[in-house]
Amino acid sequence: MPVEQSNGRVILSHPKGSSAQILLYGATVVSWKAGTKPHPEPAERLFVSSKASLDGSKPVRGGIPVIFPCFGAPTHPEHLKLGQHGFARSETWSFEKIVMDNEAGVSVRLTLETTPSIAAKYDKPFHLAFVVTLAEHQLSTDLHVTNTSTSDMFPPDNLEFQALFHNYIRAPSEDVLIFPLQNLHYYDKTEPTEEGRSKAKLETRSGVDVRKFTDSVYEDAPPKYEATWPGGGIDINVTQLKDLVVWNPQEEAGAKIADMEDKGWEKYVCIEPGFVRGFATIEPGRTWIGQQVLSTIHEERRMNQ
Ligand code: TA6
Repeated sequence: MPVEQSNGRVILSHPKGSSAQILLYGATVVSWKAGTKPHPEPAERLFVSSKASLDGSKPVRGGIPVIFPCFGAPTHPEHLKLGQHGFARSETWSFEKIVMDNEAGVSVRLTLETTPSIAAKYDKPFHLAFVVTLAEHQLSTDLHVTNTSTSDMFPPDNLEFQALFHNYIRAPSEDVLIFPLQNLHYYDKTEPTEEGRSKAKLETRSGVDVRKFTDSVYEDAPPKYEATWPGGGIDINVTQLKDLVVWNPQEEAGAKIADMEDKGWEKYVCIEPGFVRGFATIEPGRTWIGQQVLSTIHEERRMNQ
């Protein structure tokens, strides 16, 4: 059965063995299992802390949290009542429909509209759709943001937001390297300036590691990048998501995270495509679509290195 719903989860199964699980809470992908050409046995590609709350009591520590309408601490005047990373990851979404179900892949669409609890802290009219597509070696996630300020209730007004996929990629944090980020400008959130702002830097490394506490926001990243480690790797291709966040707390910051399992920071790297420097803006009635495609198809070449 390619698409099942049970206990607030949507479960996707591909005929060739890959699978994905999405919580309606936060539209959070909490599992993606995929094989590679030489090793078709699907392996878990995402990290979810064993201490993560999966009951809707707080955002999931792991998987792919959906970040909207703000990244990090809110700065936009319309977002000031929101918590860190906005509300999308902590609201319960609705299953709308199966978009595709064939040999090529399985795709579902979840939606989120305003609720009294959202309206109490965010009064802009919006509609979100989150489309997850599972193929044999790929998982793609698309966030569709629609500015619905075209009704009599809301005067037409632009919608300004940030959006990001907060991917917890399962990888040995001591060995993972991310390419190609060399010569990009980034903000280092681990070294705030005296005024509390992140320090601006130029990336000089060809492969970026996370062996020490890392919280970097790269501006104008390339549309495709990869993470590699001995015996594994993942490719990420993006559309509209012009920025990239790389985060691993290591023990320095990870030991202070209440829902982080012991030494969990050793098992993942957050590689987070987003639109987070400045704000995306859409006119009334328009829709913005940010997409990422995660792929294991090239992992075999790394396995033979
Ligand atoms: O994406 C990196 C980051 O902004 C870090 O600064 C850290 O706060 C991380 O997100 C996790 O945030 P959370 O609100 O999920 O604890």
